[in-house]
Amino acid sequence: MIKTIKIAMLLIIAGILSACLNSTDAFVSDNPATGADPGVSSVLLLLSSPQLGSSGADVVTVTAIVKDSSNLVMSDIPVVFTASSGSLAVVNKDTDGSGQATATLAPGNDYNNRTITLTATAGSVTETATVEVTGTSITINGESSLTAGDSTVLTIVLTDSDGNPISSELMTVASSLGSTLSASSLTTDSSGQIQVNVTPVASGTDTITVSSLGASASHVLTISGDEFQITTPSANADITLGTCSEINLKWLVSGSPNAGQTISFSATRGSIYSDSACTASATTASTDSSGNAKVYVKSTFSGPSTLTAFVTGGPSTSISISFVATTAAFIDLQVDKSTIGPNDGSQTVQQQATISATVRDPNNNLVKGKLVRFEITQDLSGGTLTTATATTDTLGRASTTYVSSAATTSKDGVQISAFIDDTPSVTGTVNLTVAQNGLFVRLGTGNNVAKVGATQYNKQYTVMVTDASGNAVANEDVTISINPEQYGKGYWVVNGDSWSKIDPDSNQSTFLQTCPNEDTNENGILDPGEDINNSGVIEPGNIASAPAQVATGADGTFEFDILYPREFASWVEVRLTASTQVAGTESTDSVTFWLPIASEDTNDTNVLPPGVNSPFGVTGDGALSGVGAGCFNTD
Ligand SMILES: [Ca+2]
Ligand SMILES: [Ca+2]
Repeated sequence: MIKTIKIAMLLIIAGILSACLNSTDAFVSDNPATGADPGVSSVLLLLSSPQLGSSGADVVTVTAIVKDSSNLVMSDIPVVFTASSGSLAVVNKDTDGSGQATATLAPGNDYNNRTITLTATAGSVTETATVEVTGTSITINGESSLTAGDSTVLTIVLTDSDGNPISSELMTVASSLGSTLSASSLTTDSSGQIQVNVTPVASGTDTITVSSLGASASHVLTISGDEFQITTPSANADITLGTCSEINLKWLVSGSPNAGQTISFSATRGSIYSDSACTASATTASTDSSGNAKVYVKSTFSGPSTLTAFVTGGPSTSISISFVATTAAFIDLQVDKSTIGPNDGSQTVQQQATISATVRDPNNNLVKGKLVRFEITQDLSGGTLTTATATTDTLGRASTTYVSSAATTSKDGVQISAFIDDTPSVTGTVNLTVAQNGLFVRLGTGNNVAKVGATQYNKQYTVMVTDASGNAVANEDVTISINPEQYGKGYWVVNGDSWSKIDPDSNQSTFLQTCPNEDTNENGILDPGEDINNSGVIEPGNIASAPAQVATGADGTFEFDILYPREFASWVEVRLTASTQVAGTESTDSVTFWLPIASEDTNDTNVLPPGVNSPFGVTGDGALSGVGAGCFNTD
C-alpha cells in the first residue's frame, strides 16, 4: 500500500489532477484490497475556495473523491475529515455514486486571520489541503500631524471580512517614537472601536501600530516642534465640486507668528488660486502678522486630494480632503447573477443576488453620500431585499441583496428598481429569474500552482456537474468566465529565510492597499468616469485567462487551466464563475481568490519573486477595505 500512496501523492503534488480524473493508466496498484482495507488508491481533496472570509457568512465546501487502483470511483467508503481550527460539518460521510464525500468548513466564530489545515482519510490514504481565513482588518482614523506638546485622539476600528464590527477583542497599540499612549491595549466596544490618545514627547515621524486577531495596521503621525498647520479646511473634509474654498495655513515658531514668509501650496487634485473667485492661479502666499497664509482651491473632478503647504528647505504639512460631486444625474444598476434558485430547503447555501447601484453626476463624476432607495417593483414569488436604502461610498456605489422565497418565477419575473432619495427622477431597473435547475455545478481546486514557460503561472480548477441525485453528468457544456474583483498595491520584503509581505523591521504589512476593479460595468472597456487613478487604462484589467466553454468528461468533471503573468500573482483578485444552462435556467458556482504565487518563488531570498513590487504601485494609505486614497493614483 505504501508504494501506491506515494504514487498518488506525487501525482497530486505535480498538479496532474487531470491524469487522476481522466486517464485509466495513471495508477498502477501492486497491492489489491486485502482484509478490511477497502482498496482505496487515491483521495482527491477539492475545495470550493482556497480562502474563507472571517465573517462566517460563507463556508468552503470540501469534497473528497475516492478511487481505486483502476481509477474507478468507489462508493460507500467512509471518509474521515479533520480541520486544525474552525468548524467542520460533515455533509455525507460515506462516498456516493460519484465517489464523493463532502463536508463544509466555517470559521466557527473565530475571527483570527489564519491558515486551516484540512485532511481527508479513506482507507489508508490521507490527503491534505489548506484554507486561508482572511478579511479581518484594522482601520485607524485621526490626524496625521501635530506639534510636540499637543495631543490627538486616534479612532481604531476592527472589522471582519464583511466589514462588520468585531466587539470584545483585545487590540494592542504601540508608538515607534515613544509617544505617551492613553493605553497600550484596549478591548473593542460594541461598535468594534477603541480610542487612543497620543501625546508626543519628541518631534519626528511616529508610526502608531495596532494589532489584533492576526491583523495589523499603522498610522503615521508627523510631529513638529513648531506649529505649521493647515487650519482650514479640516482634515478629511468633503468639498463640493466647482466651489472655491479657502485654505489657511498657520506658522508659529516657539508660539510667535512667523510673519512675511513665503509658503508654497500644492494639491494632488484641484487647482490653487490667490483670489476668492478662483480666477488667478497661484502657488505661493506670504504669512501675515498673525503667521497666517491664505490661498483658495477648486476642482471640477471628484476624488480625494492631498493639500500640502511647505517652505523650501523648511517645514511641510498636508491634509487629505475629498472633492465630491453632489448632483445625481445617472444611476447604473447591475445584478451579479441573472438567475438564482429558490430557497425551498434543498439548497446548501442561501440563494441570493447582489444589486449594485453606481451614481454619477452630469459629467460622469462618481457621487458620494447619496441615499439610494431600492424597491421590488415586480415579483410574484415573494422574495425580499435585505436592505431598502444604502448610501453611496467614495466610488458612488450602494448595494442591496435580493433573497428568493421558496417559489420560482417566470423568466425575468423579478424586477428591482433603484432611485435617488433627493432626486427621484434618477432611476434604474434590473431583472432576474428564480428557477430550479436539475443540474448542479461546482468548482474545486487543489493547492498547486504550476509554472508555464518563462513568464506564466497556471492555477488549475476542476468543474463538476452532478444531477439532483448527486450522479455525475457527462458531456455537459459548462460556460466559464473570469473577471477581476480588486487589485493590490505594495511589495514583497525579505523576512527571515523567505519573501514576505510583513516587514521584519517594523512588523508592518507591506500589502498596503486594496482597490476595486475600475471596470465597474465589467464590459472590458474604459468608459467615462471609470479611470479613477488617471492611468489611461482600466486597473487591473483582464489579467487571467480561462477557457470560455468546456464539456464534462465521462466522470462529470473537467479540469482546466487559469493562466496569468507571474508578476500579477498575489496582486489581483479574480472571480471565477462556471455555469450551465438547462431548459433556459442556469446553475452557477463562483469562487473569488487572489491569483496565487508559487511558494518556490518566495522561498529563495537570493532571487526576487515575480511582482516584487506590485504592478499597480507601491504606496497606499493602509486602507485594506473600502476605497482608500491610494486607489486614486499609481504611485
Ligand atoms: Ca467599463
Ligand atoms: Ca486606471
